[in-house]
Amino acid sequence: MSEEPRRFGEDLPPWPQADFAAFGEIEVKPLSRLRRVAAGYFARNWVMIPHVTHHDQADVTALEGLRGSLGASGGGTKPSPLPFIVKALVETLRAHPLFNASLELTSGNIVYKKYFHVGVAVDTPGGLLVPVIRDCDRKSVTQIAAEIAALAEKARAKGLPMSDMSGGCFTVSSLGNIGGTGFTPIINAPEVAVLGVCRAAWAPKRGEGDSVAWRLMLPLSLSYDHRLINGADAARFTRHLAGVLERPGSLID
Ligand code: CAO
Repeated sequence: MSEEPRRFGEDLPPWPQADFAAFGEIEVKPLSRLRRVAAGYFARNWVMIPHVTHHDQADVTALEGLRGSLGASGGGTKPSPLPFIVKALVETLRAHPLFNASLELTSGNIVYKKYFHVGVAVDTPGGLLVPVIRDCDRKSVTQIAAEIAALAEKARAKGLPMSDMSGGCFTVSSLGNIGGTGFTPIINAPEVAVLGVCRAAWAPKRGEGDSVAWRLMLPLSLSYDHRLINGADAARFTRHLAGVLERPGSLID
């Protein structure tokens, strides 16, 4: 019986078993249960979904002003940009329904969702959790902000039941409280795209008569499933989102 010829690059070497202690002092700790479980999901999604990440920036100078005035009228507590981004995502998902869909691998169908449940990645001591904020189209920025805060606190204190993490249509992963200019978030299957957000930074822009205008720019990184979504779709989606964030009046009701 003749063996299938091996193709270049397919015969992967085994995972390296290094003797770390031979090179210096080490400390060994067990992986948390959450990290162990999450690792399997990350690896599955990364190898099964052909990811492409599209980067853009939104001018959030006006949004910053709005946040400031809401903070002043709300007793000094300024809402973070995240609930505004979630609200802007709803408008954008409504206009680009392919991003609010899932691929059914067995039937080959696309399932379009008519609801807007947005997952929010939360960094906890045990690992990453993604609670889902349901019906974001029917909630105000203030309600969404309160839900994110409550779910993040619950996730960090005692984890979350599956019921708080299921049914999401689209995920947003914000590192804006820390920093960065862009990253490649991993899609949370069976969703087809995920938005990564980094820290907004002031940048000089060419203004009228070659003057310099300082604008607050928010980095957006959209990873999408290239089986369903093309680069042009992703560029239009991200531009639409940036446009909504640049005119934030519609986000407040
Ligand atoms: N640009 C500038 N500042 C930002 C910002 C942004 N994009 N996003 C948040 N901030 C600032 C807020 O203005 C606020 O600052 P002040 O206290 O001075 O007003 C502060 O950061 C708020 O940070 P926060 O973490 O309390 O609130 P949040 O709404 O931004 O985020 C949560 C909440 C739960 C998403 C976040 O705490 C978190 O866990 N993020 C990590 C997610 C993660 O790990 N993703 C990676 C997944 S891939 O491995």
